[in-house]
Amino acid sequence: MTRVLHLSPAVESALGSGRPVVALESTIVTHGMPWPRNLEMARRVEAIVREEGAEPATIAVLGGRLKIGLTDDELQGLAQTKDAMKLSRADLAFALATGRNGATTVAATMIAAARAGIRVFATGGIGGVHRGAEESFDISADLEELARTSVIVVCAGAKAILDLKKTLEVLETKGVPVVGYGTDDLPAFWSRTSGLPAPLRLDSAGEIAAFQAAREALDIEGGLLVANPVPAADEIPGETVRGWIEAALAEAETRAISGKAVTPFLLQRIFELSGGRSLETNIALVQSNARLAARIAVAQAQAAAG
Ligand code: PSU
Ligand code: MN
Repeated sequence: MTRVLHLSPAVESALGSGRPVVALESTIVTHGMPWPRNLEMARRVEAIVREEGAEPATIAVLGGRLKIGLTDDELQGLAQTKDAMKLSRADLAFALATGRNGATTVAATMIAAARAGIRVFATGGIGGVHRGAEESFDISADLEELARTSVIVVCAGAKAILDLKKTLEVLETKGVPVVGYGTDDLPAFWSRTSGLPAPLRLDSAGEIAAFQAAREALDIEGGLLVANPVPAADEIPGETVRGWIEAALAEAETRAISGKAVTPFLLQRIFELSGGRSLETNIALVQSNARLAARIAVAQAQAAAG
């Protein structure tokens, strides 16, 4: 394992001494946000994790090496690269075997984090069941990964471009706990509410750490999904987003966008249709998720120490 994982010195030392570490994904950098805001976001998110007393570990594949923790030069290179693969469970190892550059999605970041011994991970929004999945069968591999890999994933809900009701059903079937953080209503990425109930609710980082510890004590494998509503000041109300989502989905259909290209296409079109507003909200919610993830990692480290 140590030969396949390339830990940065800072991450290696934090893990070695039981200090809190937060994994961060990289697809959001290469496929989710435009240059140079993507780099600015990635740096800011790492800074927030440090402010909270944890070590950030941004995960990506660079020249076939699975990096856990990037230098600032590596982060900059990644943010500008045009050839990065979007990696999930199916092709993470392919990128290693063929010496490629690749960004890790939620699924691939969970795999790498778990192998490295990192127990908490912050992202924007997870992938889920796409609208029309009954025809397209488009269901993100993120859901299957949540079912099998034991990492706490902090998100702002599933992206509102998805079918949230079906996404919740699949998570329930797969036994993935979905916890609304300080809310009884499932957040919907750009909006604080979806109109769907959050299956579970917790109000502090310590309680989330304790919940995962209880699952581990019972040998229940799999991820714990924390849905943290975007800060109210940065929210875009559901009614406002709805029109952009519908226009972007219609366009994706006309242009026959499929597979891995769907989510990046929709995010980019919504960015354009919203005049850039969706990006500001996306950045704000990732920052907020990173802060909560760091607090959970700190709570876990405190519990382990004492
Ligand atoms: N969150 C964001 N922006 C993103 C993503 C998450 O704010 O771009 C990425 C994640 O990497 C997630 C992926 O795993 O979108 C989902 O892609 P798909 O629907 O193709 O599984
Ligand atoms: Mn898909």
